[in-house]
Amino acid sequence: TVTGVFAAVDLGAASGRVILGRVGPDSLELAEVHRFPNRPVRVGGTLYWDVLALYRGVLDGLRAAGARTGGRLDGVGIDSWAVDYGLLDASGALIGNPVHYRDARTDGVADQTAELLDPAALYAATGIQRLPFNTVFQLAAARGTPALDAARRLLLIPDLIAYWLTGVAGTELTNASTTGLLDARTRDWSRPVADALGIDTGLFPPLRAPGDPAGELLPDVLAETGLTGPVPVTAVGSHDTASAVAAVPAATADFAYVCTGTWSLAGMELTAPVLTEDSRRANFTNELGVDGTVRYLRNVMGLWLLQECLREWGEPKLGPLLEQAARAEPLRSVVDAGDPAFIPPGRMPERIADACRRAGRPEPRNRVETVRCVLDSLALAHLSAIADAGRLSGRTPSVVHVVGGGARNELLCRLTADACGLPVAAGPAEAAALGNVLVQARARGAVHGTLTDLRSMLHRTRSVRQYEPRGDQTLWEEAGCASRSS
Ligand code: LFR
Repeated sequence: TVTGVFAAVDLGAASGRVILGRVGPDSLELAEVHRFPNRPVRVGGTLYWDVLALYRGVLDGLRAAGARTGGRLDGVGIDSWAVDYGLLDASGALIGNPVHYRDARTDGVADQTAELLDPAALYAATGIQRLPFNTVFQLAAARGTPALDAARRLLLIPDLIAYWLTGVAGTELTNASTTGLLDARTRDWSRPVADALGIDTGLFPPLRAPGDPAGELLPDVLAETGLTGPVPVTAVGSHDTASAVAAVPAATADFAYVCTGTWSLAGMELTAPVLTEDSRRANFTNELGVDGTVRYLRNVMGLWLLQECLREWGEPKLGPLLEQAARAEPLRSVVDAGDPAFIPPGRMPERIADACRRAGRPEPRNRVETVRCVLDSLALAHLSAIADAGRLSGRTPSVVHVVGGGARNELLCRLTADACGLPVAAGPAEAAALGNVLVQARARGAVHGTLTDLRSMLHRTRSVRQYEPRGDQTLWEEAGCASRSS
């Protein structure tokens, strides 16, 4: 086996990064070589991603990666947030900017489509949690628009970036599952769903799985980045959450996870989907993971609530706020962090206070109490998602792995341990990039083994912080019941 050098492009809702991974049979070194902001733009009333700025960030990152390796890379993999897409015209050119999943165009659309296709039938086919921005609802909202009419191809965000880098078009499977158009059993497009909603799944290029080849960097990309060809691009778990779950440094099989960043994705890994009516009512999703696994989880708002408060307050330093929040009264104010009402941007501290008032709970009186309210509410939502995942799948987790950017937030990890009454193992923060690198490295022969083998390698080589649960867990259970029944 040889050592390989791989670049992971990891695009998050708040920032993008390019990470260089050096991988040998029992070694794994990561270095962030470039990080750039991801700033959505509102134009003419619609919220868009600035996808060319992101692509420039990717090129700058690949150049920075090459500068450290003498221009040599054994591979590139791309992951990003899910559900969003760009449309290409007959010449292969991008039609307009991809619309942001937080845009209001999908308001009410899930309800309207319920008249065409019963939500129970939609869930039984796809197993995907009802979120207003699922691609299936975005496409229903876009029906009849000139852009969609002119489109010959639809590329999910990581596949769009891969297409620009390689000229090869494909649809990576883990991200395809988040569209709400894939059949959870056959793992191919669901004809009945697409037909009922008038969606042309022929717009999607052929499916490809994590580990499949996805082309090579084009000559103009090599020229612009100073890399020496050939540089293969490999399909990874292109949904960032799929890559992050692949990189959970678990030593046992019975783990629950929370991928925390802008979102908290909390649940368990299964080998088969749970498509029951109970599961639908609990709003659980069966997204596809690396190596045919099922990511059985619930989306909850995540650090978005905090990010939006900080933005409203003019970006004060977070450290001191968290220190004071750690000493504030626990569970005084809580909101339902699973409530889709929190999806749109803007006025977050006010909306949080409103939600407390409506639930008959005390409102936070200042910034510190607002931060504590957000973190208590997230910990509660983690508890409820993990308890539901266990109940609905018939499994009992013995540990909660917290991965992603939020693993750096000690208060969030500690409260999650207290709320769940389970030990929390926190880290790595850069799980998505790690999963991205490992899937590439395995496809190129630099590492071998199953997902379990890759995870034990992570368990051996990465350090995690442990949090033992403290205090009276029933307080959390009671608070959780109160916040949901309101
Ligand atoms: C996390 C994530 C979630 C997805 C949300 C929107 O970054 O990918 O898994 O539900 O973003 O795409």
